[in-house]
Amino acid sequence: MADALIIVDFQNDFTPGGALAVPDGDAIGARVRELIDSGRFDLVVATRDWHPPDHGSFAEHGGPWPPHCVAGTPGAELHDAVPRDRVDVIVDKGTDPQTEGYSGFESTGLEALLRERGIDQVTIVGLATDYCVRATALDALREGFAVELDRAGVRGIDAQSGDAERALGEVQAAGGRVV
Ligand code: VGL
Ligand code: ZN
Repeated sequence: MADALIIVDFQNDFTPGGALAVPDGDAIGARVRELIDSGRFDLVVATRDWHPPDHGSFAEHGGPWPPHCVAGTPGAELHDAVPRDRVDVIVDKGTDPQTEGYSGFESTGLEALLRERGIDQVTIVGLATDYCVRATALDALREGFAVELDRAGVRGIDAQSGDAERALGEVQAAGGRVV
């Protein structure tokens, strides 16, 4: 078994002070670092939400979100708590203006990358539990990877109270391990 750590969208705009801040989003930093330092992972991937300025998920284009993670802006940069020199591959997602692009597997080549590296198990952390973490975990399961979702390493938006907890339940019901 080869294991990958997938850090989903741990970016400035999703942390306090950012354009679409996830409550307590920066609090995952210590756990992310601990996992990287654990030596358990053969590959460390960081995804970035990486939208064009006219992305369809932005309110002025009819979407549900304020503008966030516009490609090339400081808000789209990985949070400072992510040790860049320990990240093997950065995967940009959400680049198509017409689709939400919540999942790290959507039009990114991530599946092929993991297969090339012989990965069969992924541990997923990041932001936000109820959107991009959820979608990435469910796609990983669909693609046949064993999935572990690390509670201490995720935070949710909870637009509706309980969304994040429900997302964890969905991942579990689909065969993922929530630890
Ligand atoms: C996300 C809302 C909009 C996420 C991305 O990374 O969970 N959420 N775009
Ligand atoms: Zn987005």
